[in-house]
Order: sequence, then structure tokens, then C-alpha cells
Amino acid sequence: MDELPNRRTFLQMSGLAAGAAMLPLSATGAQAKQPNAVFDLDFSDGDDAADNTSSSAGWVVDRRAPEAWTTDSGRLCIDIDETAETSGFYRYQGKKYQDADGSYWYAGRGSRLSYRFYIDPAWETDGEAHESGVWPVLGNADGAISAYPILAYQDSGASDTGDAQFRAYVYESDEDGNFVTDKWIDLGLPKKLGIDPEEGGWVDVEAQLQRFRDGAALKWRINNKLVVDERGYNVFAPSTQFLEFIFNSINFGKDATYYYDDVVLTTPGNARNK
Ligand SMILES: [Ca+2]
Ligand SMILES: [Ca+2]
Ligand SMILES: [Ca+2]
Repeated sequence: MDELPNRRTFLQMSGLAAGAAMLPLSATGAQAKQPNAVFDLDFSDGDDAADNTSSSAGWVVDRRAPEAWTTDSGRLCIDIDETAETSGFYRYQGKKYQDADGSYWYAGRGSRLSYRFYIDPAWETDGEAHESGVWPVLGNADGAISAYPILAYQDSGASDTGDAQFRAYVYESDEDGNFVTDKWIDLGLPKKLGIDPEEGGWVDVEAQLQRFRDGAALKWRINNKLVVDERGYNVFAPSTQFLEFIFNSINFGKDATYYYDDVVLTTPGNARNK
């Protein structure tokens, strides 16, 4: 038996609010390789793709399970189940990364999620559609889910614009901060990103939680270039923290494989625990 309390029981015992800015414990189960990392998944070990357990951080099926979720040559390898739904809610296949016992991460303002995503050059000539992205789930100060921002890559077969691109899902509010709508923003592939979809390769992505009004909103960077500042979309922002991170891909009814690597969450507060 694990004698240490997990984060949830620790929070209950200590009476800390769920929205506390400092993380009281380092991650259980995930190896923190950077001094201020809450988790740092390099997928050199199969454990980095393993399911969540009562005593270890790990992955939990979100809407629909992919066919396989494994490490392959030091990368996270996602094999789409092409026999499952190709429309509606369950066309999204993926898993979310949670702390031990299915707990949220409660990472507040200033925290950053970073990861690498592989653009397969074959996607531009295969006559099939591909789309995959990351949904950093945001929560309010009470720890309830407040928003699902998304950054997704679409090949030319999946994109409404006909060109391969990234797109972002953003939330809008009125002048009082009340929710109005959520929508997709086409980002294209601006030259500054240095991405040629026909050449493919790895891209670096970062989602940084910034202060906004009484809450927080994301800045998305691709290859260290700012592509979306959600504050510029007048974002609905009772959000104050990251809760969990979903990696979702769309099933287009054909076999497909997606690769991610170096999935890292850092918080400013955690550095003090070095
Ligand atoms: Ca790796
Ligand atoms: Ca498959
Ligand atoms: Ca294609």
C-alpha cells in the first residue's frame, strides 16, 4: 500500500483550495526530469503511455478508445480504430493525462504545457484526411471544468480551407465576461512557423496559461512563435488553472497513426520544490 496520500486526499487533509497556485506534491508516478516539471513524458519507457492507476499518473480514455496507445521508438504512438464511429461525438478518439487516481493537475496561471507533434509528409499525397490535436482542459477556482481550448493540426484532406493548417478552438464573452460563443479559428501555416506540410517533421507546441481579467486564458505557440492569444478573442475566463490534457484525433474511417513526444507540464510554483 502507498503510505503517502495522493494529491486529492492531501488537498482534503490540508484544506487547501483546489485552485491553490502552488502544487503541494510532485507528481506521483511520472518522472519529473526538469526541476520545475510536474510531469515530463519522453516516452523512452512504456510507462509513459500507460493507463492511470490509483497510485500512478497515467492515461484515461476520453470519448472513444483508439486501437492502441503505446510507445514506439521513444514516441507516443496513437493507432486509430478505423472500425469505430466516423461522425458525431465519438469520432474523436483519444486519452487524457491525469494524476494518480484520476485526479486533476490543478496547475495555475503561469503554467505551461509543451509537446511535440509529428506531421507525416505522406498525409499530403495519400488522399485521406488527418486531424489530431491537444485539448488542455481548464478549470475555475473551484476545480470545475470551465473551458476546452484546442489546438489541432489538419492535413489538406481534413481542412475546410483545402490547405494543411493548425486551427484553434476559442471562447468568446460579452463585455461583462459572460459566455457568448465558442468557435474554430483557422490559423493556416504562417511562414514564420517554418512548416512545410509536404516535408513534414516534428513541430514544437506550447500552451501557456496567462492572467486575464479575473481568470486566465491561453497563449498558444508553435515552434516558439505566438499563433493565438486567446485574450485577443475576448475569451470567457472564469478559468484559473489546467485540470487535465486530452490528446484527441478524428477517426475518418481509415487506419491512421499519430505521434507525439516530450509532453511536459511546468508550473512556476513547482520550481520552489526543487
Ligand atoms: Ca522521446
Ligand atoms: Ca488502426
Ligand atoms: Ca491527406
